[in-house]
Amino acid sequence: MSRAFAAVDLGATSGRVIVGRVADGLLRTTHLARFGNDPVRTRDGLHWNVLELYRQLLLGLAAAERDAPGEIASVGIDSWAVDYGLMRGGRLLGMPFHYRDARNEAGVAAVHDIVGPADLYQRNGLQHLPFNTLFQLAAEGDLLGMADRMLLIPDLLTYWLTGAEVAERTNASTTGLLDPGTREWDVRLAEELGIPSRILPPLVDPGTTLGALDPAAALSVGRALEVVAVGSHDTASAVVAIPNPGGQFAYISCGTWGLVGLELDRPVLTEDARLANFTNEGGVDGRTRFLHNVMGLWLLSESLRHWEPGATDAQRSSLLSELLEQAGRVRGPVPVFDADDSVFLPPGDIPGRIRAWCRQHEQPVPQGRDEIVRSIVESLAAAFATTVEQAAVLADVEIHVIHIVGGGAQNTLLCQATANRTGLPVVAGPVEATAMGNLLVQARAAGEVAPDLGELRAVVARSAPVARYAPERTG
Ligand code: LRH
Repeated sequence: MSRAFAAVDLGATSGRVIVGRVADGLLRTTHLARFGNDPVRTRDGLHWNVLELYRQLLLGLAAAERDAPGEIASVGIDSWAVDYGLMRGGRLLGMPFHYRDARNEAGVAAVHDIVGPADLYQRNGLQHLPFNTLFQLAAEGDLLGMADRMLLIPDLLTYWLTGAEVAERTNASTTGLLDPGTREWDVRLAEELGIPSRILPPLVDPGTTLGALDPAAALSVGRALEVVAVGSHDTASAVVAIPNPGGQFAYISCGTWGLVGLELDRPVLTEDARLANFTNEGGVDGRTRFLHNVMGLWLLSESLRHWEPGATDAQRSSLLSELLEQAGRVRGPVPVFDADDSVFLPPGDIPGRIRAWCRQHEQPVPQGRDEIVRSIVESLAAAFATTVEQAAVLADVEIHVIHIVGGGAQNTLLCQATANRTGLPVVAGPVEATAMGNLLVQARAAGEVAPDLGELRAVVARSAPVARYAPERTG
């Protein structure tokens, strides 16, 4: 029996624990747990419920251990990027903020007063997102002076499990404090911005063993499992699992966000790349994820939350399927709005903001839920198409195929619209690319997969069914 690995994959709306094994060149997975991730608004802002996430993670790992007693070789954790907990003497100082909290604007101004946007891009290579960690830290106030560590969300959970205080590199690359060339902390930049460099933990690469569960965690889980660093930025793990072992492809890692771009050997730090708001995040094996954040399925999930505030995770997902079916039957053109507009970033009445956007831009205003949903799908596809085209020009590469992975891969309307608007074939799947990338990096560290990234992708290509969409003529 081959060894098993457990992936903890935390998304902005839900988390899961998935166990996988590699045998005969195939990765077979079993879902052991799925749970909602519901942020909580308190008087001081919007927070992640990290204790609940940790509790669910322990329950999920306990289920995994019960399912395959003694067989789990290691655990890897990934989550959304940029957010963190501040620590002092091993204790969490305050509840971590959600990146959609409104506090960041002050941080942006404070940082740009010291290092202007063009200089900053040369130093960290990141697209401007108001919630990049360095802007959040600059908005922190007193707590920053008290902190002796900053731990990004997967690193915080790893710390609670094992006591290891590290920063995994792919996720550290989303902080804005990592030099994209050397992949080391830019300590000078941090200090210039008033961010004490003592809070930056030692960096580790995916594949590094971080230690065994401490006695308390082992008691909850049933055994002192080993924790291994993976591409702990969920998008980094998703890109590992693009089912394309060679060749130049564009990818859209489509979940809450649509991360649209390319994998490159080195960063592109040109002024054109900055003006197009492209980011150079760190990938597994030192690759560069040259991409741009498009708003993504958030527009759908937040619209549903607005329409059906009390609905459970399961109710929302069945409602979404119904609405997508109705949206598919909408005839005639629907308005295409700018899915990149920052008005859609904060939680709230997304359908109302879409109507207001269309009115302001003298476009017909979508009426029923079906029209709104169709308009979201078409607007996302339009933004995906523009972004793929820009990526190819900026990096000077030719794209022949687009891979869509993540939840968006099961949205047939979106996949077809993307093929139509790009004029390129779309290969959709796997839906659980992030968990698969997480598992394969662990399997590789255990010597169960050949080291080359192309080999990992070949395993995915053999293991996961995909759907293919050819561009169709419309209108
Ligand atoms: C996707 C993601 C994305 C980040 C955002 C904060 O889950 O990690 O890559 O930009 O969340």
